[in-house]
Amino acid sequence: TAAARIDELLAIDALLTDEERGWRDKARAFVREHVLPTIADDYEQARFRVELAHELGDGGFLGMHLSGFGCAGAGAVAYGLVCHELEFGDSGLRTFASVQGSLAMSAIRKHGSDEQRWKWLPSMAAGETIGCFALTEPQGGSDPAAMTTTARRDGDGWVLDGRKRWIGLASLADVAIVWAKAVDGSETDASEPGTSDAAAAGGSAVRGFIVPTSTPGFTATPIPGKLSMRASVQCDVVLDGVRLPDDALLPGASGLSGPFSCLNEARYGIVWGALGAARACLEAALDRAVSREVFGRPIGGYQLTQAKLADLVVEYQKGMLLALHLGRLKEAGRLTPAQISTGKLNSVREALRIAHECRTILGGDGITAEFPVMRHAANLESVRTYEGTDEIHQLVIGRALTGLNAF
Ligand code: TGC
Repeated sequence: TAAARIDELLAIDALLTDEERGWRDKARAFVREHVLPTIADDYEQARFRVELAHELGDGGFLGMHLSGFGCAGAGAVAYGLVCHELEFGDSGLRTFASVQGSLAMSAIRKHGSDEQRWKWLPSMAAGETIGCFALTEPQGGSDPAAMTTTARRDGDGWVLDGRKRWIGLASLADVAIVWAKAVDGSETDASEPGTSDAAAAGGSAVRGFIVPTSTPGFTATPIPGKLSMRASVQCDVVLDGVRLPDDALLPGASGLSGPFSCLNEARYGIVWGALGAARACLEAALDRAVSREVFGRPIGGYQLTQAKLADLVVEYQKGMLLALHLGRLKEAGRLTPAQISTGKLNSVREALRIAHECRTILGGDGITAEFPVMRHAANLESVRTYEGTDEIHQLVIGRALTGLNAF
């Protein structure tokens, strides 16, 4: 098969453990059974099938790389392989797993109290509770430091006001992790969770809040007219006097390192995930190259097609080796943000090139929903932009190389 021939080229499989292969095979079977039969139609109808949340939870995929509190505690490479398989299905599916596991759940796991962890994580891991992560604001996503959403101390509680945009799954979510600037001298010390006595004077720190979406004043509206990520939901969110109890505050996060530590997790998943979309395109193009005849022989028998396929598979395999290297660094606790930026930049950029070039091998049929290629190409435009644009990652790498901040 096309899949086997692509794998045989570098035999990366040999670098995985049995457990990692087990996770990958389970996710692959999941996508074949629960996603591929309907994804073309879901995409055309702009439908996210919410039952996927339960099904992913049953598979143990949600928050699988987190430890304790109902999570599987799998390694970083196993988690990456699962992201790869999910995005082979559709970027929207992997995005759901990322928002749930790497953003919402990881915010609670990293920055929450044990009480908050026990309250939310087991049902989120099971897919019974859907989470979202509200950081980006309408005036632009690249500079979260410029956020204008505020959290004002009010008696023993908090009041949130502001706007968020591009928030994945927000209209379906039961709970939102909302990032806001604590104002009116009401900042609290991260080491003393939620104590108004710890209020510090001056400045304003970004804090995270666990907000049940049923709280009065919270509204999420799906963004219409998307030509990318159609089998997924992204929303505008309005926070209008959202009143929260003291224990809604995530005690362990103060400042932007709180949300950025979660973005690191999601960006890492994209390193593997985007290559899953590329892989689906490659398999479709290679199958077609050996079966479609033009001028009396398969198009794969022509040198120009072989050159394309060779270059694309070389890029794909290089990307997989980089992903694996970053995964091993992560497992060793040594993965840096600049390394994650290197992987995210490379994987998405090359996945887009692969998708576009595979489309040419498929000819005119490549623009139809009979093949997954245009869907993946369109999805990857979103993936290229969220979780840090190409330009943001180039500047993170540039800063690591030069020591100069060019933002
Ligand atoms: P700066 O303001 O100087 O630093 C703030 C603090 O953050 C720390 N930090 C990080 N910590 C951990 N991991 C990282 N990757 C970090 N990057 C920065 C930094 O050390 C500092 O800590 P402290 O303790 O000293 O206060 O910010 P900077 O100059 O380091 O960063 C600038 C820049 C441009 C790299 C950063 O703002 C950035 O990454 N911008 C892009 C933001 C982004 O990716 N937005 C997309 C969000 S996607 C999303 O919200 C969900 S999409 C999924 C969905 O909902 O569908």
